[in-house]
Amino acid sequence: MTQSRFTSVLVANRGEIACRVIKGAQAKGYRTVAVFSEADAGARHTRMADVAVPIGPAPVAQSYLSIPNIIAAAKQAGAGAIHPGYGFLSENAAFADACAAAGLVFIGPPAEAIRAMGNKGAAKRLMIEAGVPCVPGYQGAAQDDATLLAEATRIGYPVMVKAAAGGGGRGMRLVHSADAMVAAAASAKSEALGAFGSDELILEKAVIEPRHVEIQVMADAHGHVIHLGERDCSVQRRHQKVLEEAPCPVMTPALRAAMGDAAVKAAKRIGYVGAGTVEFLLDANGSFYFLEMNTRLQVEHPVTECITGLDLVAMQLDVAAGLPLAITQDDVRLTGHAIEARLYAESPEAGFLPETGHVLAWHPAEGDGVRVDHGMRDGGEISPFYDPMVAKVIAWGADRDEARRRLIGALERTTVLGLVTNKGFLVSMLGHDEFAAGNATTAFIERNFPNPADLAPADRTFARALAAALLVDTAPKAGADELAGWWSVGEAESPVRLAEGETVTALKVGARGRTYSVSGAETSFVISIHGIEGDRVRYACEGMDGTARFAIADDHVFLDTGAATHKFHDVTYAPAATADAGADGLVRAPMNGRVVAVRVEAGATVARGEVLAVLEAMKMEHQLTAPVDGIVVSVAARAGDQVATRQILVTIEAIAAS
Ligand code: MV4
Repeated sequence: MTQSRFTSVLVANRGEIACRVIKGAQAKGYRTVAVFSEADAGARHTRMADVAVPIGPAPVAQSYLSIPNIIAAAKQAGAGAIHPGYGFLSENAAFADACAAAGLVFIGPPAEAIRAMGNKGAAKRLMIEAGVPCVPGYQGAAQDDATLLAEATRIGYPVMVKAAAGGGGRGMRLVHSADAMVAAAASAKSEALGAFGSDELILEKAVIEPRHVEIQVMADAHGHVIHLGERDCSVQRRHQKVLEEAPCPVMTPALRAAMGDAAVKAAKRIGYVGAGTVEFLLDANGSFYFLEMNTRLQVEHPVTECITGLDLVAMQLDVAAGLPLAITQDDVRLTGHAIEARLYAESPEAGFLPETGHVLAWHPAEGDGVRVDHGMRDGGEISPFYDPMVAKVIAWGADRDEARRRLIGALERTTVLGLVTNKGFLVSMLGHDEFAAGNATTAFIERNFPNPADLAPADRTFARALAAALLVDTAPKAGADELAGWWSVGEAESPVRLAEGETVTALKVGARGRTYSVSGAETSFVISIHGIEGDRVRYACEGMDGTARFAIADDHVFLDTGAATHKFHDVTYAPAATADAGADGLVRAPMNGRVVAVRVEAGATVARGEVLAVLEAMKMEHQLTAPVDGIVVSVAARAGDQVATRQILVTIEAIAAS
């Protein structure tokens, strides 16, 4: 095979994997080309690359999935090779063909190898031929009810019905008895036809509570294939991996050799070249079965890099350039243990609803044995068009428990402000006894965290109190001088109302200097603010000093306590919630804006509901009304003033109804 002489690599992807590949290609001396959709202008990957080319509108079909647009970008930028990352076009055989037709090197396997693994039935027949252990089942051409029923009976229940063209659990049904078989097959066929354009099914004996163990393989274009050990990706939610680790906690050298050998056989059988992953189910008896092969670099590749010391992207580039593998199987040594957690912008307690919005602050953890792969930057955005994964946080340790503890610490020190993330859930899983013992199977999340509503962070009540204290502490103090003489008591008490979804919590915040007594219906905390530097607050509470990061923007308090990310909507002065707000006689700006008019002066008698001032904000006028009958003590704003949320504009001393 001749050596390809590409000097420039286009990365046909976005987010963390585009950044990872760009970094790897630059490290090997290649010029890099990023592509970006309209939603990704200025994104981190576009800034890391040597050049960046726009490829169309935000929807993926018109940009990251558009073969013509990406090939045109490669031509325009003079790229000689294309790395597809994962997802998008990475397992699209037509894209591999289109690259070849355009004279570009596709950094991935031959199109024929992608096609060979594209259909589960055909792939299984090939694997059986190659001597790769497969789950006993049926993968024949006949798809009529009578055949499927007879085959299911032969296999023995429970049976797993799968879409031949499917993946990721779609079109999959677990069937416990013959009575349910025909209906399950019909519904699987209809789902598969809709999702994949084919209603072909395969049947398999169901493996009960398996582990998902996958073998990383690397093949060159000269017939050499090696494996780089396994990853255990059993901790999944709805077929989305959440935690991945290497090695598998129950692996033995003999089992690794057998699974590695099977994976190498699988790759050789289809003429594989490049990085690939062979997925297996591993049952409680140590039997393993081929599931499918992923013909791309995977999200979780860093755990393999951590324990092998190899750079998989560098190896992909070498192989794509036509070089033979620089190492043999005997050179592959596994050292220590690595665990990866996928940090998502999503709200676990809201049923894992994805979160979108602006990233107000981003602080990836640093530390011994910690790696954070991400595509984030301050001021960036998590848009609804793409996967809400924020980052992968990876920790290595000399043993599994060290890796696990380091990962918990790294997650605690990784902060995203502006969006809710799943970090509290990740920390809970990593701290769970079953995971800590290395016993987590594919049933781990369902069994231990069945109810999303229970996934509210354990420190929510404290976080809410800290958020309230921060709102009062950071409130603009305009008008404070006028108040000083008037406010006779030493401790001022401010109402604060915080909403989380539909739930509103009313708190009272008493202040003595910067020590705040925050009380609600069932709780009270005394929190002293020692200092605020940038987005970090140092506080004391219940005899302990602590730190947290926070941002206040658009009536929201974003707070990262370390243990979890919190988001509270400040509705204290929201128009709809004025009922008891202002009962203290303080009339505040409900949002940032400009004072258009002030209708009262000090000394005036006002009636509840009377308009005191008009604020213009977000292109609308908002009337600020007297919350109580009383006398205006002071007016701290003039027409034309720019004012900040919560800034006190008018102070009224209530006249008790007589
Ligand atoms: C199975 C199985 C049990 N028995 N096949 C789910 C997604 C697809 N890649 C294969 N899957 C499974 N196939 C047989 N014969 C259980 C699963 C499965 C699973 C596999 C890996 C990781 C998580 C999982 C969660 C539920 C079910």
